[in-house]
Amino acid sequence: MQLHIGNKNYSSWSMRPWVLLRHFGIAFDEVMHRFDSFEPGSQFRREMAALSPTGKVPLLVDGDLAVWDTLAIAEYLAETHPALQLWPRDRAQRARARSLSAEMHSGFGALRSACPMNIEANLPEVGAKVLAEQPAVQADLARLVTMWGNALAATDGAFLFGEFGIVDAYYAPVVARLRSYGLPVPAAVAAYMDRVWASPGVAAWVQGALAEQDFRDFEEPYRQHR
Ligand SMILES: N[C@@H](CCC(=O)N[C@@H](CS)C(=O)NCC(=O)O)C(=O)O
Repeated sequence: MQLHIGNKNYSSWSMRPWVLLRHFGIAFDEVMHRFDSFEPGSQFRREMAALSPTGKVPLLVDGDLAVWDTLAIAEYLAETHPALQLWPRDRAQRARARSLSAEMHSGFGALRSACPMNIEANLPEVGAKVLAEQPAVQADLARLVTMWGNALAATDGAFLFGEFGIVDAYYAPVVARLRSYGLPVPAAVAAYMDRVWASPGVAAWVQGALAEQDFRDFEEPYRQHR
């Protein structure tokens, strides 16, 4: 299998399936497509247009099958690796984990647009300003704190549904955002974020992101340079 991804420092969607594959020890080759302006005809656009109908990353290629869109990739990996617990085994828990993942897939627009993922950046002053000025970001953060708090209170495990799974991979880039922008969370949520950050797939991605050292000004609303 090949997973096509964007820059590790910036590509939050790419991070999710990469982290899953790595965490669960599923063999794959990584193909990186460097982010650019995404203008029509840009190198990224040309490379991805040849591979995927949406022209976006992540894209998983397994033989002659191309699977695009993060949630579809996660489901494909869960189906092709039934012995691994990518989703919770219990049906009700699985439905809840899917609900949380889908909520991320289609939600949190305010947080995503005000606080784009930038793993190497440390921008707490931006985070404080955004939080003070944008009630929609406050609402996204409040929802995350409630969601994670409730899930953690209901499990004996270290992650949202016990063991690390798709739902935690789904929220790993959100953890990255909260860290970079220094957004305030209660202690139990901060401890969950630390466990996500230390988990092997996430730690490996972060290491790769920090090693990249590839400042892309198209992805940098707040910094002029590294
Ligand atoms: N819903 C898609 C979103 C993918 C996405 O937006 N990927 C971004 C990079 S993180 C991308 O490829 N952008 C290029 C573009 O918009 O042309 C998914 O879940 O995979």
